[in-house]
Amino acid sequence: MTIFEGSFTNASTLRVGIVVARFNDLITNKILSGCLDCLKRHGLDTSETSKELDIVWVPGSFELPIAAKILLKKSNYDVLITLGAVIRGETSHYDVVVSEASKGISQVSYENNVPIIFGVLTTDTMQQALERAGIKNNLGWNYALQAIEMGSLIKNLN
Ligand code: INI
Repeated sequence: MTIFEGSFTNASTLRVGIVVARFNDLITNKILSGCLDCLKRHGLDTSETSKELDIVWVPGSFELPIAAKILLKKSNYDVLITLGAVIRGETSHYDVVVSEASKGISQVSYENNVPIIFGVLTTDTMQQALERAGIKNNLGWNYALQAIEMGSLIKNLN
């Protein structure tokens, strides 16, 4: 029997791409910081000259899938992380943005055989988003850990 598992300990051998939405950037900047902090503490070179990390900014969560798709055509990545914040109370087309972002991200992931972490915060209020972006907990950290696990797992399986 073989058991395949991802590693949580070492990100230094991974090539990581992050696509992040500017909409609600009060929130997305914070989850990006949490994400980078976690990747750095797990050994990934997150410096400006890093060859292991690329970051792409897009206008909103709706645009995350197309940028992820083009990024995967441009270069080889072990894992991508998509970051966004969609707040129901302030978005009449909340359902459209969330549904298109999630559908598009999973489609790009399946088509390219590359794991893509769905780091889009979907909350009812700005207060809830702030709590998940650092006031209580920074979910950017969790998204980075999930990326390290899935990136190393898929690398091993391949
Ligand atoms: N994009 C978000 O990431 N979060 C939101 O809450 C949001 N709201 O409120 O509308 C949002 N809209 C922009 C959308 O993602 C696209 O950028 C825009 O529709 C252009 O295609």
